[in-house]
Order: sequence, then C-alpha cells, then structure tokens
Amino acid sequence: MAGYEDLSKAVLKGDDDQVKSLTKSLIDSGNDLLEIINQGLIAGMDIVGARFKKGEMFVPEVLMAARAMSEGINLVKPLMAETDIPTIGKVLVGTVKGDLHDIGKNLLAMMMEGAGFTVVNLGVDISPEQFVEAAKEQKADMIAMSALLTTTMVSMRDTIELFKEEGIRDKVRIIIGGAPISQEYADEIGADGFAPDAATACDLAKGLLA
Ligand code: B1M
Repeated sequence: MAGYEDLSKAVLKGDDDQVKSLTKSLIDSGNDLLEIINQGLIAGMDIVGARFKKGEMFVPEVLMAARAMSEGINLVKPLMAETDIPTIGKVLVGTVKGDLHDIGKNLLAMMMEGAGFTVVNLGVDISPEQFVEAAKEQKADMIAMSALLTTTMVSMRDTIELFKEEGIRDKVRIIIGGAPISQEYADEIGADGFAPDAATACDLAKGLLA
C-alpha cells in the first residue's frame, strides 16, 4: 500500500501522474487529509527546498516538483472544510511596478504554498496602491515583493512608504528579494527581511510569522 514517503518521493521527482494516483489512493484508503498534505505533499516540498538551497536541485526541477505538489493539493482541498486547511499565514506575492519578470516570483509563490502558507499571487507590474489595496482586502499577514531591475526596485520603497501613510505598516510583514536586492537595501527601506532565493524566503517568512 502506498505511504506518505512514496508521495513525498513522487513530489521530489516532479511526477504529476504519480502524485495524483498516490494522493487518490491515500484518500481512498481513508487516510487523514491533513496528514496527506503535511506528511506527504509538503514533506516532499520541504526536501525540494533544502536541496535547492544547497544547489543540488535547479529552478526547472523545483518548478516541476511544485506543480506536482499542487496537483495533489488540488485533490485534497475540496474534501476539506475551509477552516480545516492549516496555514502559517496569508502571503501576497507580486513583482513590483514596471517589472514584468515573473519566473522567480512564481517560484517563490509555489515554494511558499508548498511550505504551508496561503499564497495569493498578484502577478507582475504591481503598483504600491495595488499592494496596499490587496493587503486590506485579503487581510494579508505578509507581502513578498520581487524586483529584477535596478530601475524598478525603487518601487519597493514607495510601497513600504504607502503602507506607512495608510497606517497599516504594523499590520503586515514585508519581505523583499530579486537579483538586484540586498540585505542593505532591505534595511535602508525598512523592509522586515530580505532573502536571496525562494527557499530562504520560506524560512524567513516562517520565522517572521511564527
Ligand atoms: Co530581463 N533583465 N529584462 N527579461 N532578464 C535581467 C533581470 C537582466 C539582469 C539581464 C541582463 O542585462 N544581464 C537585466 C536587468 C539589469 C538591471 O536592471 N540591473 C534585464 C533587463 C535589462 C530587461 C529589460 C529592460 C530588457 C529590455 O527590454 N531592454 C526588459 C524589462 C522588461 C520589464 O520587466 N519591464 C527585460 C525583459 C525580460 C524578458 C521578458 C525577456 C524575460 C522575463 C520573462 C519572464 O519573467 N516571464 C527576461 C529574463 C528571462 C531575464 C533573465 C535572463 C532571467 C531572469 C530569471 O527569470 N531568472 C535576467 C538575467 C539573469 O538573471 N540571469 C534578466 C530565473 C529566476 C528563478 O531568478 O528571478 O532572480 P530570479 O529569482 C531568484 C532570486 O532573485 C530570488 O529567488 C529566485 C531563486 O530562488 N527572488 C526572490 C526573486 N524574487 C524574490 C522575492 C523574494 C525573495 C526572493 O521575496 C521575499
């Protein structure tokens, strides 16, 4: 009989079909739905995150694993009541205004989902006003901004300033990343943290929302 470890391994391999069939078989055998998510699907993505951080896995493999995990989650979620779905917190992920680079941002969104966050992927070219509006509407715990251009990273500062002007800066944690971003820049603009890659961002976010 299939077990949680088989499911984790299928996620690690990025094998959509195997993830779907193992998830179905675990559901049909009456396994606890939360255990399927935590001990099978998310456990697989945890290994992916650790290997990616060590340079043992690369972006395309991570994206495949994250997609396979999502296929499994999509089978389990409809069977659970909304309140039964565990979440570390709600994170809004977006690439800043004027910036259309979305590969790293999508990787971040998928890995955060795999790490147990509720993720809303806002997309690219997100203005400070859109970040603030979405944070209010969605009652977000965290904003994760991505920028790939030196010309657009300034929008991160504008976004943080707008959160302050709106009087809601203390309601959300704000983390930033992307190729031109550094810890120094995060400190300078008053972000709560910087991560050089998506796996580190998951650890950073867990620490901030714990
Ligand atoms: Co563009 N581009 N691009 N580009 N592009 C770069 C970024 C560039 C460095 C290339 C270069 O010149 N060497 C350069 C920026 C120079 C600079 O500002 N310093 C550049 C430029 C100039 C441009 C245009 C202006 C080119 C032009 O039109 N003249 C233009 C701008 C368009 C716009 O955005 N308005 C442009 C356009 C494009 C394409 C559309 C062709 C395409 C994007 C396609 C897409 O995203 N759908 C593209 C691409 C693919 C790149 C490169 C080649 C690759 C970027 C990428 O996806 N990397 C890039 C050069 C490079 O990086 N080698 C380049 C893979 C991805 C996984 O990495 O996004 O860095 P990355 O994410 C990493 C980390 O940064 C981190 O996690 C990921 C790893 O785990 N991370 C976060 C990212 N966001 C995070 C958020 C967090 C935490 C971590 O939050 C907490």
